[in-house]
Amino acid sequence: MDLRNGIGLRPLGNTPAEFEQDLLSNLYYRRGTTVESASAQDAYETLALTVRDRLAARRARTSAAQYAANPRWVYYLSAEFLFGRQLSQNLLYSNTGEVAAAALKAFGLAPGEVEELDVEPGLGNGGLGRLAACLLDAMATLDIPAVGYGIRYDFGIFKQAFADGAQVEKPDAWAFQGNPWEFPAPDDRQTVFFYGHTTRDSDGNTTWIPGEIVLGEPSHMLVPGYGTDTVNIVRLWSARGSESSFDLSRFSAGQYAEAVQEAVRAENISKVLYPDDSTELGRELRLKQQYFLVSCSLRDIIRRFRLRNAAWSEFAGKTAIQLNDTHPTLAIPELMRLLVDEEGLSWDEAWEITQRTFAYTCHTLLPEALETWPVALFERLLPRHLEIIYAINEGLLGEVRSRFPDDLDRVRRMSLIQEEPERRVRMANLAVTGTTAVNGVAELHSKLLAETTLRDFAELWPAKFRNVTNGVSPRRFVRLANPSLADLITSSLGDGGWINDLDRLEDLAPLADDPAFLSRWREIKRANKVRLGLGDPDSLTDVMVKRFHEYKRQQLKLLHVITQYHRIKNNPGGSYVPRTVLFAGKAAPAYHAAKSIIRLINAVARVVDEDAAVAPYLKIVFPPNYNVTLGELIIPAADLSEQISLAGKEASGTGNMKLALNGAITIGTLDGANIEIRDRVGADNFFLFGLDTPGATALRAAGYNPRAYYERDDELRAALDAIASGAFGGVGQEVADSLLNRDEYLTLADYRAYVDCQSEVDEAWQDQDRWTRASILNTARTGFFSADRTVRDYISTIWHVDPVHVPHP
Ligand code: F58
Repeated sequence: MDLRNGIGLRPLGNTPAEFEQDLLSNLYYRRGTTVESASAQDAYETLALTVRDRLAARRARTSAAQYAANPRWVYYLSAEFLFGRQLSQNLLYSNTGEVAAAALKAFGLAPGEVEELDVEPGLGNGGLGRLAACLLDAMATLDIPAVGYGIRYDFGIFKQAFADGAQVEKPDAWAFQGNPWEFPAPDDRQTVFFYGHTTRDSDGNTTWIPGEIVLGEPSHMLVPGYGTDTVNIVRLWSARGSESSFDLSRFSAGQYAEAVQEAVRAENISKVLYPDDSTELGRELRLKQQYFLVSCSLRDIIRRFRLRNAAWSEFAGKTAIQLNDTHPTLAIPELMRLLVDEEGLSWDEAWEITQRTFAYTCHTLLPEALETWPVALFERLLPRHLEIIYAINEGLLGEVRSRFPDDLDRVRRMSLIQEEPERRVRMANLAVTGTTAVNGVAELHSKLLAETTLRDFAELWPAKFRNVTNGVSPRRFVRLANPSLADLITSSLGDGGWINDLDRLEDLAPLADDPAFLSRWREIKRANKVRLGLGDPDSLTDVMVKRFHEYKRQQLKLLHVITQYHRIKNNPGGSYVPRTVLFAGKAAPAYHAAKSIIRLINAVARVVDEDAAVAPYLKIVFPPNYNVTLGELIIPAADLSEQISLAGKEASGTGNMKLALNGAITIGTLDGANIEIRDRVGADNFFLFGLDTPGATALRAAGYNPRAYYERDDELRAALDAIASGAFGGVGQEVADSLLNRDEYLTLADYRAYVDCQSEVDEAWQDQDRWTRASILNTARTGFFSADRTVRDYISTIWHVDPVHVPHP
């Protein structure tokens, strides 16, 4: 029998009897409990193990095929992954949903009860983290050999609750009960250095003598592909103190805290996602996290490379490392350090390998969001990396000077080191310099990156700049989130193959004129609203779900809501389209202005709720703690998708794609991927309003005065006056003041166009056939936004990797 890589594994059967047998074995042998004493948690974990085993068997075959092929691998480095719940996904991907439901009956449990125990690992903030998870899903589905690398934060993104309408943040101990989906691999532990100093020998070789040593312990989760046998992995690192970090003599002397302080300090590195960076220590901890991720992952990547290859000259040909934003950018100087200091390669050889290996995705346009770190902090924490960054900078600035002689200002702008007002390392500049390709995440974003934020670099190296428009997983955001719609599509298209071939949704378009199809479509949308359980399912469900940020303009939506409230109050006998306005999202804990907007929305919701005259027409709901799980409930229930950021500020958006795919019609500006959505669904099936990017730039250049809009528009004035006068509680003054006196994101300039566009929405809604037709066409024409297409674009323009087919046994 061939035992290598699981080829000799006993196949796990999927008949009800076989599944039940395995469930029982797992309960006794792995969970260590009995049917008589099993709790719901025991049932959940046992089920998870039984499902996981089926994927692990596929993983073994994947590994065998991938190692035999010795392909170029994709390594996706990301400080964030928002995976969402695993159970329903893994039941679907292993095709065990039905047998599992039957077997659970034996425990006297319904699948729903067990599902509630499946905790979502909140290891990210928002779009960037969810994109990482969608791309891993698509890579596995497309049979691309890939590994994701991230940090296994003990505490993920905070849990949001409301107290008196204000956001309060609670810690998210997501793995408190354990996490049955991961495999700890302590033997693949890596050693990470921090602090200390460097020394040079007589040959000029540099050694870094560290001042602190921390261990990185990986555990991996399985990333199955859908409709294929490929199962990839994502490795997440936990920080641990070394064996000697426990001080027994101090412990014996009763100094219990001091005895463990070194271990605690080490473990704090992977304690929380985005530690508060308002203090010096907090900033240092964030940089430590970044280096920790990079150092552990690169060593693991090299370990994997060496299993199959010997020569460094082959490394880049076998390794494509994608940097998800600048957080993993230290991988560039770290690979240089490993190659030059530890492997003895020349600087030029190492630089060639490094540049060919890495590529960088940028997710922002806001200049203030481009990371920089104090040189002084680098000097202390990563002394060798600072030297390497200086050396890279010399090469870069040499090239700039020779291409643009006498352009000192350009040299200053492009330097990896900002000089004023404080010396800082510019991570985006480093990321562009050390990579073969730089991409934005939507067409407009990529264009603006090259024209504005990264213009100097695009002028120096135009060929480096690409666009890869984002995409989302149709598995998670259609098939799992909206099973009834998925079933309707499958029966209409004849088979379920569309889930992995999303352009086939086009074939739904002719059905948009079929009355029976229209009414089935409407029934499903209504049932999804009933399932969500917030607001009248017959009302227009108007959804704005995303992180709270002033540029995204939740304030604008709120101004429209207040205007609608005033209209109803002023004319109670009028006829109005009943709306349920749903907001959801978190604000960064230190982002005061965003938190004020949250409080104000909750306050307005309360006033509207208590007003019997308004209640039939307007309801505001704001469920707390928006996450992937809640998104999966809200998105399929949405009629209207709010994508109203100021043009030129939202890099792409991915919620816009998820909502359109689920048949919500967008009201939006010409920003991010909205433009590409509108191009595809057609102008008739998209509510466009507001300034475009050149318009916004021109308005600012001409001297924007928000007060002028306030004075000239009665409805706007009434809304702002109501806010400022405290009609909706204590925070109104602050929000109104910011809008009237600064309005950095031109909210008031877009108010009138937005409110009028919302009237068009109301009118369209009154013709339900027209609305439903547009809804169907949104789904039919947004197949482009599958993450599968995104991954194909990365492959053809950046990674140049081949799939490895995993043979079916
Ligand atoms: C988002 N960025 C973009 N950043 O805002 C969004 O337009 C885009 O669709 C998405 O990336 C995927 O490309 C984003 O989520 C963050 O969460 C930052 C992480 C680091 C701290 C500051 C926020």
